[in-house]
Amino acid sequence: KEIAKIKAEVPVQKLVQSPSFSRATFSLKKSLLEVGSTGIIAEFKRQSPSKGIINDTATIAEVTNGYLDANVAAQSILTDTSFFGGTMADLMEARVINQQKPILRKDFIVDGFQIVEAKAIGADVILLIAACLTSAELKNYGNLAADLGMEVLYEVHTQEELDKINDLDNKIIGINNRNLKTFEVDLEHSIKLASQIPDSCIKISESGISDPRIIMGLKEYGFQGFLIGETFMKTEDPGGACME
Ligand code: IGP
Repeated sequence: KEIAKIKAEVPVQKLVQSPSFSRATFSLKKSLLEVGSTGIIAEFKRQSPSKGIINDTATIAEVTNGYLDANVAAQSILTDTSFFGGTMADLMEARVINQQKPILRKDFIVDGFQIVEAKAIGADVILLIAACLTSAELKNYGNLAADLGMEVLYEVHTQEELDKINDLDNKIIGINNRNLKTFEVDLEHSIKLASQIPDSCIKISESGISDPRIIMGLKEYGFQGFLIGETFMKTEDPGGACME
């Protein structure tokens, strides 16, 4: 319903005319594979259904600048308002400051319209959550993103969800350690599923990463990317926390 409302407000024809729509995008794959990459995808997250308010004073500008100073591989911005208190304006604001690293639009994508919208507001990468989509949708939305010059982070939590992604080669796969239904976090999910993902893929571990030692451990299992929100955002200086 909410999406239908957005649709009426900003028609696709308008979105494709926005200047950012035709810009060149930054590649997450490239950024993660760069020699010396920190592998960190740092998230801006005000609140979550599991934790409530995490940080309601930090601004997009200070956090974006802090993350860039900490040399993150990419930024993730939640644009979902109902559960996470994010907005599309947040991403647009970050894009003005961040002209060097990829930005992931973190949202529940259930319509192709949101992918066009992601490009128009300045995103380089979209999230497709396997739990929310059919195999055909994952494929079609993946193709649409590629046609628009964006990359896709496919998010899975179980083997069944991984099986929904056809032609697994060369994709960016995120294993969410958090169960979206129970909110339970277990890093074993990353470790268990890692061996089921072909080497041609980029592997990202998402959620519950609270310590640099966890990153070291996950690297041993072939992970190249680490999506981290709360650990940084719960501090007074998310950029500074990221630097550590
Ligand atoms: C970040 P954490 O535990 O570091 O704050 O997690 C990120 O993985 C999490 O926000 C997330 C998410 C999602 C949020 C992963 N997948 C899907 C919303 C929708």
